[in-house]
Amino acid sequence: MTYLKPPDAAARLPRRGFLKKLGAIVGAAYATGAGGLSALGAELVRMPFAHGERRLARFPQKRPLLLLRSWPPLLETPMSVFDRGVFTPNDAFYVRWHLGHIPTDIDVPKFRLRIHGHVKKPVELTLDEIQREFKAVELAAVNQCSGNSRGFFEPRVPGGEWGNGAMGNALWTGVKLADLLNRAGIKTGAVQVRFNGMDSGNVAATPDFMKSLSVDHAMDGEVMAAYGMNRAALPFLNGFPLRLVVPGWYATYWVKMLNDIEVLDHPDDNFWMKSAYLIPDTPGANIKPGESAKMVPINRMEPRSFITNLTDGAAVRAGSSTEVRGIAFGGDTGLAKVMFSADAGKTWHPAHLDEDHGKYSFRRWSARFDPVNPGAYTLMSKAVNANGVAQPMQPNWNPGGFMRNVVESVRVRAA
Ligand SMILES: Nc1nc2c(c(=O)[nH]1)N[C@H]1C(S)=C(S)[C@@H](COP(=O)(O)O)O[C@H]1N2
Ligand SMILES: [Mo]
Repeated sequence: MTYLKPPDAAARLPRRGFLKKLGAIVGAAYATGAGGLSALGAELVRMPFAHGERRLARFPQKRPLLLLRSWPPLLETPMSVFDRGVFTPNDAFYVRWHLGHIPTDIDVPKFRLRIHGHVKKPVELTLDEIQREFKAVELAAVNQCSGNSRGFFEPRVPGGEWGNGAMGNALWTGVKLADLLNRAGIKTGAVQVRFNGMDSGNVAATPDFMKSLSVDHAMDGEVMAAYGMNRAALPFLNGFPLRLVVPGWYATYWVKMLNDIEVLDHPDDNFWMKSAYLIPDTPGANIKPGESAKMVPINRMEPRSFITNLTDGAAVRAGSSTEVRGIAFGGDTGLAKVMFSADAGKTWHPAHLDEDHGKYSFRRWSARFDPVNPGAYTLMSKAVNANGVAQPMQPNWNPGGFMRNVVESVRVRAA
C-alpha cells in the first residue's frame, strides 16, 4: 500500500502562506452552490439561520471551506459537494479540532502507536509495521460531527453553529482495531479502551482529548485504525497518519492523529467522556428546553437524508418533470428506503436508490418531481433505516445541540 505513504519520510503540513491565507476570501463562485447558501457579494455566504454568515477559507490540503473558527479549525463542507458524489473528496472533507496544539510536522519513521494499559504485552508499532504486518481492510463510512446542524437548533444552544456540512463519507483503509489489540493481548477485567491523539491543549490545564469505547465494541471487527482515506493518505487536518474509524457512531469517537491506545480496567472518567458529549437518554436525545434527563455519552447515529440538487428558492418548470436527488444514510445501520414528498409531507413516494456502498456509507437517491400547477412546493426526503427507524417530522432538541436528524425541507417555485 505504498500509495498511502506521504511523498517524504517527514510529512509536513504545507505552511507557506498558510496564516496569510487564513480567512482568505474567495470568489462568489463557491457561494452559489446547492444547500441553502446564498451569496452575500464576494465576501460571505449565509447559512439559513441567525449568525449564519460564513467566509470561505483556504487551509493546507483543502479547497476553500466554510469557516466557523480559524484555530483550532472548524471548517464546514459546502452542501454542493454532496451533490457531486457519495464519496466526499479529501480536500472538501470538513474539519473539527478541539485543542490548540495540533502537530503540523510528523516524522513518519519516528511515529509510534503505543498500545498499553491492561494488556499482556504493551506494544509500539510504526506506521510501516501497521501497514505491512496487519491485514488491510476497507470500509465506506460516514463521519458526522455530533453537533452537525447545530445552527438550526431552536432555541439556540452554545457550540459551533454548523449547517448540515459537518459530515462526510469516505472509503477508509486501515487495520482492524481488534487485530491491533490482539497483538498486545487484552487481560481479563478490561472494561474500556481509550484513544488519544497527538494534539494537546495550549495550557497544561486543558484536558487532553481522549475518547473510549467498551472492550466489546473495540473488538467487534468493524472499528478500524485507518491510514487511508479515499485511497490517499489522510489529510493532516483529518488526522494524518492514523485515525480511529467507528462505523455508525458519531465522529467524536473517531480520534485523529491516533498514537496511544490504553486498555482500562475501569470506566473512563476523563472530561471528554464524563462531562462532554453527553445526550439525554431519551428517544432521539430529545427533551424540552428546561427539562432534565439522565445523561449518557453520545453514541450511535440516526438516519438522515438531504436534497442536494435544489436549494430553497429554486425555480422549476410547471408542467414538466424535474429530477430531485440527494444523499441519505442509515446511521448505525443500512438504509432501507428513502421516501420523497412534494407536498410538505402529506403524501410520500419511494425514491430510487443508487449503488449501495455498504451500510455505513452515503447512498445516492433520486425521485421525479412533476409539478402540474405553478406555485410554491415544499419538497422533503425521509430516510428509513434497516432497523425501521425513520427521520422524525419534528426537530429534536437537547442542550448540546446534538443529533439533529429531522426531515429537512426545500421550498421551490414552479412557474
Ligand atoms: N485527536 C483528535 N481527534 C478528534 C477530535 C479532536 O479534537 N482531536 N475531534 C473529534 C470530533 S468531535 C470530530 S467531529 C471529528 C472530526 O473529524 P474530521 O476533522 O476529520 O472531519 O474528529 C474527532 N477526532
Ligand atoms: Mo464533533
